[in-house]
Amino acid sequence: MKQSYSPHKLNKFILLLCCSILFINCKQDQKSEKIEAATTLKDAYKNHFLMGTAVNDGQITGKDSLGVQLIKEQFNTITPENSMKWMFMEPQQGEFNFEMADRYIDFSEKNNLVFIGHNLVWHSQLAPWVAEIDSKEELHNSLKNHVQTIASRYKGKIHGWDVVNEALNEDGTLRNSVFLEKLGPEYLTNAFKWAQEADPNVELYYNDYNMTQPAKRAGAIKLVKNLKEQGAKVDGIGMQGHWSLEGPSLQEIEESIIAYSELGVKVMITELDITALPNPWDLEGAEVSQNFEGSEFMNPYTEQLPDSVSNKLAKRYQDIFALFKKHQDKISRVTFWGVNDGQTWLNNWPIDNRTNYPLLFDRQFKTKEAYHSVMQVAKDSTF
Ligand code: 9MR
Repeated sequence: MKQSYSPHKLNKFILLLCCSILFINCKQDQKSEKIEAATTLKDAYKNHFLMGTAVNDGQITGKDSLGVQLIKEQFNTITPENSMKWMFMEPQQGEFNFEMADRYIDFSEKNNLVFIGHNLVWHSQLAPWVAEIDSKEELHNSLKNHVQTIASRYKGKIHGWDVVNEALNEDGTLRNSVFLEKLGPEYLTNAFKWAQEADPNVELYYNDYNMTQPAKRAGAIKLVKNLKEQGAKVDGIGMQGHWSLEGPSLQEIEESIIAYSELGVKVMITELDITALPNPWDLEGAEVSQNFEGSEFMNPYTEQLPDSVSNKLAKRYQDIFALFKKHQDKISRVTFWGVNDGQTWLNNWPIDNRTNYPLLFDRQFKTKEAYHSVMQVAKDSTF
C-alpha cells in the first residue's frame, strides 16, 4: 500500500527531529563544558594518564602547606623525592628506619594518591656501609634483605616500585656499581624477583635518565629483555624526563616511547623537568656527580624568567605533552620532579645556587605559562 504523509505526521516528525538536534547539541555542550571545567592537571588528563609529582619531607610534615595544597589539587600520584632511598631507609646494616617512609604512605592513603616507591636499588644515595662489604655472599644477603624488608612492609600500599634505578652507562652497558662489581649482572634479576616475592601484586619498574639516546635506549631494551628471559617480572619502564629546551628531540622521545612499549611494558615519564638555564657542556640527564663552578653568565635569570624564555618553555611543554597525548595508549603516568621552581633539584645541578624555572608552578606556587600550555593540550582536540 502506498504510504501517505499527513501534515499532522509531518509536523510530528519535524518536532521530533528538532528535539533530537537540541538533545545532541545540549549533550555536546555538556561535554565541552566538562572539558572546559577541568581546572587541574589531574582532571585534564584523567582519561589519558596519571599526573604526578615528587614530594619532599616539608610537604609530608605539612610545613610546606601551599605545596600540600597544590599536590592535593593538581596531582593523583606521588613519588618520594629522597626519603625512601637506601641511606635513609637502612642507614646501618640491618637497621631500618621506617618513620618518614610510613608518613609518606599515610599521606598518600589519606589523600587518595597513587604511591610510587623510589627506589629499592641504586648506586647513589647508598648508605656508606654497603660499599665497605667485602664478601660477595654478605652483599647478596644485604641486598636481598633490603629489597624484601621494604617491599614487604609496604605490601599492598604501593602501586609500583622503581626497583632498579640508573643501572646503565650512556653507551648502554651496565654501570660499574658496587652491586655489579661484586655480584655480577644477576643482582638485577634478583632484585626484581625479590621484590615480586615480597609483594606479588606491586608493579615493578626499571627507571633511568637519557633513555631517549639511541645507545642507552638499546641497552635498556636489552636489559629488560634479559630480565624477562630470566623470569623476572618487569611491568614498566620509567623514562626520567630531565630534559632541556633543545633536547632530546621530539623524534627521539617518540621513538623511545614506541620502542619501550613494544617490549610489552607500560611506559612512564618520570622525573619530568625542563631546565631553562644555560648548559654550555650540553649535559643531558641527571648524573649527580657532575658539578661545575658557577658564574653570573651561568645564572642569568636571578629575578625572573624573561618572557622570551618563558614562551620557549611553554612551547616545549606543549610539544612534549601533545606527544604524550598522542601516545596515551602506551603511557600510564607522567610525574614531575618537584612541585614548584623554588624546590627543584635543578637549582643546584650541575651548578650550585642557581635560579632555575623547570616546572609548571613558580616560587609563589602560582601557575606559569607552561602550566597553561599543558592544560591547553588536554583541552584542545587538535593536539
Ligand atoms: O631530587 C633529588 C635531589 O634532591 C637529591 O639531592 C639527589 C641526590 O642524588 O637526587 C635527586 O633525585 C634524583 C632521583 O632520585 C633519581 N634520578 C635523578 C634525580 C635527580 O638527581
